[in-house]
Amino acid sequence: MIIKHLAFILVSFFSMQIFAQVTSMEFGQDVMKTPGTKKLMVILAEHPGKNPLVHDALYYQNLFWGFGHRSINEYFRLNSQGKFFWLPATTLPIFGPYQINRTNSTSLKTAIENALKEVKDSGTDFTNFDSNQDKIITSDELTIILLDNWTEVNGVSTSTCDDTSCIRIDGCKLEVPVALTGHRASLMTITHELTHTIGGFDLYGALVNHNNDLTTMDATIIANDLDNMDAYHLDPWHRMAFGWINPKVYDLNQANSLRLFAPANWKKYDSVILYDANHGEHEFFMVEYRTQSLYQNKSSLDESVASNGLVIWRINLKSDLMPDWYPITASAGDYAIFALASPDLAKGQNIAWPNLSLTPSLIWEDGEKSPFKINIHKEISSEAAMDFSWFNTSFFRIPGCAKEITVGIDNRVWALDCNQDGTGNHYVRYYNPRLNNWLVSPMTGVKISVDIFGKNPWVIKKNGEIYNLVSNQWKKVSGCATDIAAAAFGKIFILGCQAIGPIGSLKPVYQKVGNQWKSMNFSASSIATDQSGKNPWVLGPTGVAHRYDGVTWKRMSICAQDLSIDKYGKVFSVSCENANASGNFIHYGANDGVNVDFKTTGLVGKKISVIPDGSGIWIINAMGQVTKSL
Ligand SMILES: [Ca+2]
Ligand SMILES: [Ca+2]
Ligand SMILES: [Zn+2]
Repeated sequence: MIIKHLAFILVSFFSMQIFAQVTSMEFGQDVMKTPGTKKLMVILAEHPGKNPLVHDALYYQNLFWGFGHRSINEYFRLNSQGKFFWLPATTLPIFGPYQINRTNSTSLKTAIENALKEVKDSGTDFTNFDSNQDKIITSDELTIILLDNWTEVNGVSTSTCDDTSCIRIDGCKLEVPVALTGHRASLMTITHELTHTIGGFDLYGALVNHNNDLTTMDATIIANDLDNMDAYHLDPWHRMAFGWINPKVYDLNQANSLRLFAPANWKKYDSVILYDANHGEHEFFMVEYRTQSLYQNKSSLDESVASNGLVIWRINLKSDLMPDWYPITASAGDYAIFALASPDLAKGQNIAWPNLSLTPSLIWEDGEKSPFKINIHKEISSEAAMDFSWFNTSFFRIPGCAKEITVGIDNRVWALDCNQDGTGNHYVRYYNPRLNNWLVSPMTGVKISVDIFGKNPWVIKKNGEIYNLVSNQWKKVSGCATDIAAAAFGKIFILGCQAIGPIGSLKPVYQKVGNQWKSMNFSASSIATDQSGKNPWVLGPTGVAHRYDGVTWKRMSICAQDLSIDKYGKVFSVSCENANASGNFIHYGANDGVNVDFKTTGLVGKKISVIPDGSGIWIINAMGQVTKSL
């Protein structure tokens, strides 16, 4: 009886676990799911006394219906990854142009009604649109767009109903969304107003300056900008809400590395949801990669996106999973979907996060700082993709005391203990993540370095001897070294033992070539390398940095005491600037030799080693304490 009862509890526990799996459904997936197609009636009207129409019906036929062209329908097809497009309401692609009188006192509803009467008078039977024959034509049965010369480029969306009644035609009540635009409105204004008809929210904010050129729902109307055909895609939240994408969900508490494809590669386009399980699910981030560049030389209608890089959206939903709304002025407010721009997470601004950037700790809407940083790696332009990762700067204390640390992938971490063996050489340790403690390796030394794979560390002894762990055996390697840096695939750099310079603090740089150490015609007092081994870095005794560019050693503008470079080329440095008792400010910059503008990470320490995939960092502080980002 008791056993049965226990079994029951276990079963329900496990099914609860499965049930608790967080999916995009909890972030608004499909809340405004569109059908695969909707019928669209495109009407042209010309009012006397205004600038006459300049385009004929054929122009609008191409503008709306030309698949494979820069057209309205192609825009929706690409944004929805083929999951949604418009169908002409009848065999007639464009209705009109009709000559219709309109004055300043004509209401929007009357203007629409007058146009619909022309459609009816030219032989269209509206009862045909009432598929379920309930005498009401609803939004799932018809959508209307009216283009006219009342304005040149303006746009608005409304419906066939006002507060008191709905338009009636052919014995049917019309409850139909209507987009209205000027006859020379931009492609983005037309798509913006049509996106309203399927439920889209304005994301330009109370001050009409938010998310500019990052979403269809930004401000699209530019005065006197006639027939503008520039295009950029919809934001990821709307796409998900319409059911056009199914983003994967990740808890920010678990560091990870991902690749995202831009709308330019529209079939592969994807966004991901990043949330904090401790913060709840109504506030979260969506991340996507955007680029103005063409993929395979073809336009995907996102070339006019504001900038290239990772776009980080912060979204707040109400309990009905629709965007929250914050009043800003007496009459206007913001829907809670904001791009957080480079370099300071400015809300609603539109600078995407570029190659090799690193965000400050992400902030929530109420100003509270999260412990999460997004680490932007590199664009892969041949695939219109971008790699990024994130890590949790709630640091995790590792037991013990260390003086040197070196990190490979898959949690393979090696260190030199603070304790020494009596000959000035420190015990070699390796980290066991399951035990969260160090295990002992039968080796001692003063310097240690491991390549990206983390399996074959190199150790230098105080007397200059060089050892390499191969097949679980420490093998002595010929030569004499005072520092060592291991890149992938056997590219090894050392500083030799021969003192150079007046104070003897400089040692010659060598590269391993076969079994020889080949001079690199430079000297320094410590050495680090990028993962490819193409661009080693050295530091002088006072922290002056030089980087080898393949031909010569170039002086870099930083002062550093330690360096670590991830596989994408982002350089982390322990700067020469003391922060507090636990160490110096940790900076980061790019390893391209051009961007030497190092910025603060907000972290502090004395020795560092980044996880090669950029998903975290290990830090030793001035007291020898080791911490790891989560
Ligand atoms: Ca109906
Ligand atoms: Ca805009
Ligand atoms: Zn709008």
